[in-house]
Amino acid sequence: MAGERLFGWWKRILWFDATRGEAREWRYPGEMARLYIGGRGFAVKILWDFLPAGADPLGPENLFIAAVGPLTGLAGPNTGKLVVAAKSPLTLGYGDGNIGSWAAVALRAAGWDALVVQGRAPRPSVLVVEDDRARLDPADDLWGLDAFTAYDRLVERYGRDAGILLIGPAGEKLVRYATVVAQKGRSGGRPGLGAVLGSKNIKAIVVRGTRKPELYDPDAYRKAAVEAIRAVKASPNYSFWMRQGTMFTVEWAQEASVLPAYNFREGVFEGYQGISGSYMEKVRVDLRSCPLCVMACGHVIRDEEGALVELDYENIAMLGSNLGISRLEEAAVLNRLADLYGMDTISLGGTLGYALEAGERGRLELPATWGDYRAIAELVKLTAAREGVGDLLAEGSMRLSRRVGETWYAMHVKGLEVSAYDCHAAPGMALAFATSPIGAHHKDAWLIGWEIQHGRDSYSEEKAAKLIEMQRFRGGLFETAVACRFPVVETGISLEHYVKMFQAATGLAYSLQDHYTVADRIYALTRLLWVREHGDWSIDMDMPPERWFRDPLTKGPLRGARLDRDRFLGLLRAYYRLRGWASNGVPLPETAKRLGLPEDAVRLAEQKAAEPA
Ligand code: PTT
Repeated sequence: MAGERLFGWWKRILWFDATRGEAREWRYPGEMARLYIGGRGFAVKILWDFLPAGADPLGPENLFIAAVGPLTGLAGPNTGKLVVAAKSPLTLGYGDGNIGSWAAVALRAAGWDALVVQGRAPRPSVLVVEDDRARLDPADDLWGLDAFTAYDRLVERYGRDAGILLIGPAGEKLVRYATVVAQKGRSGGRPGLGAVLGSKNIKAIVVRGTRKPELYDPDAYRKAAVEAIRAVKASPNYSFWMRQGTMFTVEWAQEASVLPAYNFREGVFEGYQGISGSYMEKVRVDLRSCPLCVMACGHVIRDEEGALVELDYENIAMLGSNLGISRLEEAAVLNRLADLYGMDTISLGGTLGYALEAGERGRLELPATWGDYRAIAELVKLTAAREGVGDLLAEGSMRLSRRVGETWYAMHVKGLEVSAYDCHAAPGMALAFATSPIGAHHKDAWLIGWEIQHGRDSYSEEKAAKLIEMQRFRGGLFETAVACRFPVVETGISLEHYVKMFQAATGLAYSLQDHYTVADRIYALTRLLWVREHGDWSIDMDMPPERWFRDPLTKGPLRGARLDRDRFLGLLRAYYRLRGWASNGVPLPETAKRLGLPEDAVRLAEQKAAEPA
């Protein structure tokens, strides 16, 4: 331990009031760093303490947070990441995303552990942070521009060394799943973080910094980071990863019958080869990465219209097979439009999938059908502009399905659309979606690979335990430290590399188990934030989409498979039990106390928790 002195943190947060255009410094208590570390941990704690309960997510009272952590921006494997967070306009609960961007490196170098934006700028603005100073610059000329054009203008105006986060037209139009965009092909904040910035009249955040954080033991840090980089490059998976990145997952998912097709009606897709990683390798023209990355994943191809697009599995599965599109170049057009307009590809693909199915069932008038990428591209444009039927699509699949009057094939949890893994025959992955702290996203637990190896038919408590272990390091360590998880989850290097880097940077002798406790604390507080914002909670909030219980698969080797409701409920209760949460999914008061949650959080647990699960 380094005693009371904290290394690796600046111990200050930049608080910006966009209404007044005023910045202030908040020197937060050191205990906050010890208990919550940074990134997602800081975001949740700040929202718990300062967001007015029941706030309108698109009102000036919502807080937009960009938070780094003790590892962000340090030389080391994949540390060019930051967390963006706010109350989500899509789910009305906690929302965050983890974006690779120079803005992450620059925010750390500017001497801040986080930036919090409250209020609403009186006119379209760019929030400029330069070391200690922050101001609003007018952005009337940028408002309405797509994210790539606006990015180029911002680079001209503020220089190549500036870190830039921005929104596209979808964020301006408050599309509920608008994202924050970085570097023309990185995009994050799935649950509508771009709309939150749009509601504040902030087109972009530009950051420049000139400082270096002081580390506890710089030599030990350097040694640990070099060891981690060597381990990544020596991994047997490394060369294949460099060839295909996340795109290898298309063929893997097809083989495992989890590739979403036709709005998750099936887990296999007849045209999978045309959108596969193997095909992508043949047409790839470039490879891009986040800053400080040692295992680039941004494979770039030319789309059907000749433009360059950076691909990822999720984007191509959700905007390809899930919509019946079997040509990579066509799905890539939709991917590019999502990036240009600043919309989440997963929620867009999930919402379009729902709409196409509702159209097929005669419940929604829609000028597009499965596989017709041109017509679908027009729907994407209408969505970003909130014109015609696009205004409905901009609301996401949960709200759209309520309007249509058929909700059972709307593929979301808590309002956030499920990522690209079909779970008709994957109860563990369904549980991962059901209990993710932001709604259905795979980031906290990609349990599906483990589940397929260890028996996908089982609903055993072991699955719930494995899920929690994954949530602890993926949703904990990497979201608080803040760094990319790919070196661990894709090349298989040991988590201990990160534990060592963290210790050397901060002087806090946290073991992996200590990081797990921090993660449990953050999970419990996040859950209580959801409960507070929604007013109440029940087990129904944690149920996966009805389709997986109701509609068996009709194709592929797993024909006939579907989830069993009673057994799934048993699995969910086992999860609650292992977490120390009540049978209605609210943390028990003793759990909240044990984890050292704030007193008002313990009180809420006392009021809302049912009997133990
Ligand atoms: C992430 C989610 C993902 S997860 C993908 S592809 W993936 C989609 N990417 C989108 C995109 O692109 N454009 C767009 N308009 N919408 C998109 N929506 C989808 O957003 C991402 C990488 C990836 S690529 C993954 S898994 C890992 N995610 C990490 C994470 O969550 N935490 C962490 N500590 N490390 C991670 N490393 C990897 O980073 P969100 P990014 Mg993304 C174009 O942000 O909100 O977390 O949603 O941010 O910079 O693109 O990095 O197969």
